[in-house]
Amino acid sequence: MSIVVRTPRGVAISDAERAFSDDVVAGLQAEPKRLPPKYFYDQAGSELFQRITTLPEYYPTRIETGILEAHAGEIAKLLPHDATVVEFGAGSSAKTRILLRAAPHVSTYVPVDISGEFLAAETVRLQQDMPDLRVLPVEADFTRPFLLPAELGNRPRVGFFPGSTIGNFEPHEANTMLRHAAAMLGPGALFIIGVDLVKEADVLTSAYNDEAGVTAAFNLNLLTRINRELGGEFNLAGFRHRACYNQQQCRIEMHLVSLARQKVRACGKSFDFRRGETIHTENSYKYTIESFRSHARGAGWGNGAVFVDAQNYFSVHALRAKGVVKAV
Ligand code: AVJ
Repeated sequence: MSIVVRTPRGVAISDAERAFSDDVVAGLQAEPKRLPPKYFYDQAGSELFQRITTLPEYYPTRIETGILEAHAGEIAKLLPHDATVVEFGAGSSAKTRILLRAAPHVSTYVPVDISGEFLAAETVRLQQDMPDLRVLPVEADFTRPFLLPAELGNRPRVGFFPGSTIGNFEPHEANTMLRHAAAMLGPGALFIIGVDLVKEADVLTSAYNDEAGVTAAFNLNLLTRINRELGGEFNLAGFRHRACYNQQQCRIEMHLVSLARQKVRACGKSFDFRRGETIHTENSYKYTIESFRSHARGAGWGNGAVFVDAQNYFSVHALRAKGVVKAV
C-alpha cells in the first residue's frame, strides 16, 4: 500500500519520499552529520556509478568481473538444477550475465533493487538477451527484510551479492543482513558474495579519489538530489568531496566537507554547518578473507570456496547456509 501524505506546502509525497526526507532530517541533525549511501542511486547517481566502474583507479568492478569470468564454470557447478538466483541490487547486469550464461540450468532470476526505474530498464534488456529465463523483479530496499515472489515455490535459492556492496554496511548491519538472507534463502542455500580486500592504503584511496572527478560528482549528487526532491537549497560550490582510508576500522570513508560556515534549508528545516564540518556519506569496509569468513560464520553461513585474483585485491565467496537459523 502506498500512503500519500500532504506536506505543509501542500505537495503530495509518497512513502518512499517520506523515508528519504526522514533519513535526511535525522542525518543532518546528528552529530557528526551523516547521510545513508543507499540514496546515491537515483537515475543520475546510478549513471555516475556506472562511470566509476570504468575508471582506471577504480579496480573492484574490473577485478571482480575477471574473477567471475575465470571461475564461472566452477561457480555454475555449485548452483542446483532449476535454481532461482536472487540478486541483492540489480546494478551489475554484466556480472549477472556472466553467472547466468555459465549456468543455463538456473530457471529463475529475481533482481531486487530500491530503484524501480533502473530495475525495469535492466529487466527488459536481460529478458531480451535470455528469453528462456524467468525474470521476476522485486522493487525493495534489501537493507530490510523483504518478500520473495510467491511463485518461486520451494525451488532451491541462490543469493548473489556482487560488487562488495556488503562493505557499505556497518559490521553489525552486515551481520543482520546476512542472517535475513540465510532465513530467506533457506537451509543449505548457496550465497555468492563479492568482497573487496584490505590492501595498501594508496591503492584504496586512489580508487575513491579519481583524477577525472567522477567520484566527487557522485558524492555531490546526493545534495543535488536533496535539492530536487526535498526542496533543499544546498549550494554545491560550498561543499567538497573527501575520501580517506581509516586504517583502524579498515574502511574507506567518504565525506562532503563544508567549505564555509553556512546555513542550509532542506525538508522545511534549517541546518547549520561549521567551516570544515563534514557530512559522512559512505563507509566502504574492506575485509581479509579470514575476517569475512568468520563474520559470515557468525551470521549463519558456513564457508565454501573462495575465489581471488592474482594480486589478492578482491574475493568472491561461495557461502553455504548452515541450516536452522533464527530470524532476527
Ligand atoms: C557499490 C558500494 C561497492 O564502496 O566501492 C564507489 C560505491 N562509492 N565509489 C564502493 C562507491 C564510491 C561502491 N559500492
